[in-house]
Amino acid sequence: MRSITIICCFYWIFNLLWACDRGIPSTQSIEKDHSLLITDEVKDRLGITHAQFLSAASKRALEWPNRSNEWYIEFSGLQPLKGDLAYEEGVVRRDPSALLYENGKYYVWYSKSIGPTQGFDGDVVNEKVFPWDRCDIWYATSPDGWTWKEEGVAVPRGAAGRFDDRSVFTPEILKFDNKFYLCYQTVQSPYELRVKNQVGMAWSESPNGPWNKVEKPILSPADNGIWAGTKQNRFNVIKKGDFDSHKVHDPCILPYKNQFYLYYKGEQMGEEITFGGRQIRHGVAIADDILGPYIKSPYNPISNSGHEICVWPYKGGIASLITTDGPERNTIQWADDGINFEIMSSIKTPPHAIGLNRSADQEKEPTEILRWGLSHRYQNKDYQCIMRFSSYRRYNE
Ligand code: AAL
Repeated sequence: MRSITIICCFYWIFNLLWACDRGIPSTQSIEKDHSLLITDEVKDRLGITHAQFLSAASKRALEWPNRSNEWYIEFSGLQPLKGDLAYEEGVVRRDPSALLYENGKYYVWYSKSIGPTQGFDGDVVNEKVFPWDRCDIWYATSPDGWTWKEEGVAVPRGAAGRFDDRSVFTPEILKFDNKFYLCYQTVQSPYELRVKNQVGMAWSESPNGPWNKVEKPILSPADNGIWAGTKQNRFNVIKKGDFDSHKVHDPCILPYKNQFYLYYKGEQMGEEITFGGRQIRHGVAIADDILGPYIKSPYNPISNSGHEICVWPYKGGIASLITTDGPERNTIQWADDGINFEIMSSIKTPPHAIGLNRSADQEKEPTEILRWGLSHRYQNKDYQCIMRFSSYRRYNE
């Protein structure tokens, strides 16, 4: 009998070591790492049957804080706009800014260009390489956010030789201290595959303009990548450089903690396809004065995923809708310091290029600002139009 007990003991120890060796956690290591998290209530909520056998997925689930569904929303299909912003063949209207409510109406700014896209194979000096090439920034107003009147050009391309002479596009608007600030992407001609993209700014006393351009770009790509060879190939590099060594895109400035946080998308020279798709990340640059200089945060990049910037203040922190690219795409994240973002919810197919309704009651609930706003849709490869999105909270039903 005694020898049977000793054999059983050895067998148990052997099994324990075998399990550890194969990454199957022992009861002891589970207790050490997760026991405090596994109450009966948590077990029941997560549907964990054997607390002594936790899969990697169950461990991750245990490590999430006990979040409610307050950040979980679904988006409805995009709705067409009426009036001048209804789809128009032959015209590109895309990348709407946030909406401001001024003078009893909504205002939006957007990229506008005319005619089809030829791409990069032909004459990049005289043709149009992207739908957002050869754009100016236009604006429109609406009493209800559905029917829009196009008011005209807000910010045109710059004179030949300026950093913004080829295209000004993807604008974002900020009202601060009764002045209006537009920031936007810029490209200098010729628009080649390796051309660097920068961020420009213009300000005005009124949403109707006139707009005063800031002389120099307020943000530029990092200058520490090295192209390989001279052929216009953006993937061929000797050194990639920082996450934003090629393009700084989708700028959006938020006043935050008595400074100005310029959130942006970086594109890197030698961009790769990763296990999460395109290697796209966000960064932030911070200034004491709204006109700059903007200093890039040493914590950049501050996301590992995303595309167009969609950020809003909430409860003393900054929330960010991360779409399109990377392993954490289609999530809403929040950072109590505007820099260290955590995933708050996972979202089904959010719209792209969102223009937020800044007149919403942003503090009412985390996603109140996403109840409705503007986005864009590709009608075909040449032409895009601005459309309206809406979203709703999902509760237990
Ligand atoms: C977008 C944005 C930027 C890109 C292009 C136009 O939606 O990320 O603006 O340059 O596509």
